[in-house]
Amino acid sequence: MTADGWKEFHLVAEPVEREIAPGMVARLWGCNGQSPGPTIEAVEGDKVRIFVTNRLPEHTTVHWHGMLLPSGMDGVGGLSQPPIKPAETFAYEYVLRKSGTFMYHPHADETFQMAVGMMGSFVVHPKEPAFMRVDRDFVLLAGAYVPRVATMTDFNIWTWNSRAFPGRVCKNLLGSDEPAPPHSAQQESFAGSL
Ligand SMILES: [Cu+2]
Repeated sequence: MTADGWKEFHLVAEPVEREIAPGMVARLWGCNGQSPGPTIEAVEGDKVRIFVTNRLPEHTTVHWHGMLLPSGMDGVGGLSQPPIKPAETFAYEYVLRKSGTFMYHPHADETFQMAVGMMGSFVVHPKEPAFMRVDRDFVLLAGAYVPRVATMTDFNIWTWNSRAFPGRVCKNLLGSDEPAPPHSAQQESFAGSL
């Protein structure tokens, strides 16, 4: 947190690889080396400043889906801001006015960028914990991928957090190639991967 009370976060938009299922490595776009991007967590009432650096080969933006914020921070390229060009950084600044589970994604070439995984979750915890008590909070982003874009297949790859459940656990967080552990342990790993 900065001296004047802003919570700062950094998102780096970039191409990533994600093993959707054992042996099925997808070339996706994401943030900070992963797709979906990291889950951002903060508290209702926080002032947040989120630096978005573009390391993609084309322009992008970040739209904060469902959040109440000034139009200039809404991340709609060509409407509420100029798109963030490759190698540029844009700072989004706003106050978190309501709690809930939200998502972020580009509004720039979104039919392509979202199709290749550019999205993440944003959890805003209520200021008053008694507002809605939870024991555990699991964040799951559902997705659908096709093996070859523009090729007709009779199936999609349906995913949670870009994993085809019950694929094995997240290798880069547990540092293991081991097969998926029993169900309850796998749920733990979901929480750990977020
Ligand atoms: Cu949206």
